Amino acid sequence: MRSFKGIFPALVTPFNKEGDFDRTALKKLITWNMDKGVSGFYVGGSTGESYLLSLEERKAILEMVVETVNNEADVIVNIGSFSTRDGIALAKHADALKVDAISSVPPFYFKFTIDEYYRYYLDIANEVSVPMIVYNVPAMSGISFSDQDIEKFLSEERIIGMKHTSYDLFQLQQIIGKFPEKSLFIGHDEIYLSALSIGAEAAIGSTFNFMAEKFIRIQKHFQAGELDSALKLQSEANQIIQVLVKIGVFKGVKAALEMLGVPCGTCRKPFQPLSKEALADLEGVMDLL
Ligand code: MN9
Repeated sequence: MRSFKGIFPALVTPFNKEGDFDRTALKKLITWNMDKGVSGFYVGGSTGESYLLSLEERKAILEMVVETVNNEADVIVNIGSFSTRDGIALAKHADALKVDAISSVPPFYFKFTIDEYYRYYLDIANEVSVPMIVYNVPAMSGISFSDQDIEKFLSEERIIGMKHTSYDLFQLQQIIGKFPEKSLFIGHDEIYLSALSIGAEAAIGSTFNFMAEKFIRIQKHFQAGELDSALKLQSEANQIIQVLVKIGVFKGVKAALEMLGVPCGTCRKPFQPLSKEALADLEGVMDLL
């Protein structure tokens, strides 16, 4: 079974001045990160502002990513949609592009039963050959899966892993213990080192768009048993993340990229541009990179 390991930036969606998806900027962002040694990319997640994009834009972005990555890194795409029907359409598109896995947030806004979420994942996974990774993100989706729910999903052969964007490491540890062969990604960058200590081997995160190198170094120190060095780097990263959380993570990640010479524009409305004060706060911690 395919098992993913390493650091996966949850790609931002670059926009130009007109507010359209910026192909040139996306290409640069991808190659810049590949040069740093990332294992792959997570496309169209929350960080990619997916739910502010049309289905056509989501498809066009994925096409660009697949072309640029050119099989030199893994590509996982969130096809999560409000309906199974749209999910299947995006999944088939992704399957035809030969991505390494599809992923999905549970459909949100309406409250479905656990059986309906379960069917949602299987209905999509059974329409394609590419495997499915559940995207567990209670803070954004409003849906908290129990250990039993997650076990039910992961017991399915077509579901090969989960992106766990939750601070509940106890839950993640139980899941890793029960499904050692599956790909379990930690989705909160600020607890990356903690997740490594309970057996996680892969991470998907928004801050990896500009901090991938630091996290790759954390992983190397951890593997070499150099825990003090790993903790020092995680603490530095967390001082930056603390500011990002305060000013708005996605806006902040784009601002950081601009400061580093990889401009990706600002976030799509209703997001508003960062204030001068917020930018100054971010600038104040960027030397911890
Ligand atoms: O992709 C991101 N999670 C969300 C993962 O966007 C919900 C994380 O990278 C967080 O932005 C980050 C800050 O809490 O850990």
